[in-house]
Amino acid sequence: MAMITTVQQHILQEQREQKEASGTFSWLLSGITLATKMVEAKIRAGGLTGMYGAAGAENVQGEQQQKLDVYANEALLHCLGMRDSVAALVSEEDEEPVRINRDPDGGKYIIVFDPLDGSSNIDVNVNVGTIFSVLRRAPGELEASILRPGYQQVAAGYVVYGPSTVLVYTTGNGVHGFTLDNSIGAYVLSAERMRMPEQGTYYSVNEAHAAEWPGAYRAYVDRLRAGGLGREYSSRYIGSLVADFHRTLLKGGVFLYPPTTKQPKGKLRLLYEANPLAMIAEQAGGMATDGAGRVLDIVPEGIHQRTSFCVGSRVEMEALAEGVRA
Ligand code: P6P
Repeated sequence: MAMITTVQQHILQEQREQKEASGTFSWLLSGITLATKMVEAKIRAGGLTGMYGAAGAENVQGEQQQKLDVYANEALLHCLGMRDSVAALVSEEDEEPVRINRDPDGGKYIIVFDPLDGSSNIDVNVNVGTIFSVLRRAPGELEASILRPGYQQVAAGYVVYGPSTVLVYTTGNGVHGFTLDNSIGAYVLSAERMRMPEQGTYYSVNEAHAAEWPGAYRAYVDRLRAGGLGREYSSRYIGSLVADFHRTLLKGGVFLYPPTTKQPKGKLRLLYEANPLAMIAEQAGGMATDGAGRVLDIVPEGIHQRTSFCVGSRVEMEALAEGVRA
């Protein structure tokens, strides 16, 4: 009988190959996966647990916090908060980093996360996700260890909660997918060394904002519609970044959140949305830019900094670069 490979076993194998540190990292990952299983159980129960609806407070972004946002954030803080290997946790839901290791210079890793992305979709039963990024804590000021370009991430991943719950992660050695098997409560390897197709047939963008985009983006989408890349495209936009990204990773194509007049720096967050997904995209053979340059090269100035975000297959992304650079 073919034995299963759980995500913990997979990361241990990875660490043996990569001569990466001790099992510290796999221990961290188990904290993240435990929290996501807690979140998944609440999502699966839907409105039955009274977890739908707004929590009645605003987060640092001034957005209405959903009850499940708060729960997911608390689950991650709880599951990662007892691990001395964690220097600090950075969450979309918290203004400041949450220090974990009591020694100011202690803790080997910083974990940055969006505990529940797309939460406005929860009440209508649409996929939502958790996104995480792992940085190594360097000596000196904590903030300097957090505000580093995305190419310095040690690992990145997400969980997309949907018809099945899928965890996708990379430690810089390929992208691997796991499906949550609720009968044993474990994420089981379901896709090893995932590759993004060279070109797809979907483009994914909120066209309601088209009049606000820089002209080059309108011209680019018109070019896709006109078959300018040699294929007929269809539009898919779920409005949950993790779901739109996951489809793009599997099917190829391009996802765009361009700058708009209202948000000239873009809407999506660099540290805990764009960077982790950009690392995964590149590890799978795709590309990720802010329209002009590589997302992973951006040097952050603030932990909640926003960016425009374009990610997808090589063919579509090179065509975008031509258009936007022109
Ligand atoms: P818009 C969800 O609120 C989110 O943060 C991402 O998950 C999603 O990609 C984006 O915002 C959708 O934004 O402006 O198209 O509704």
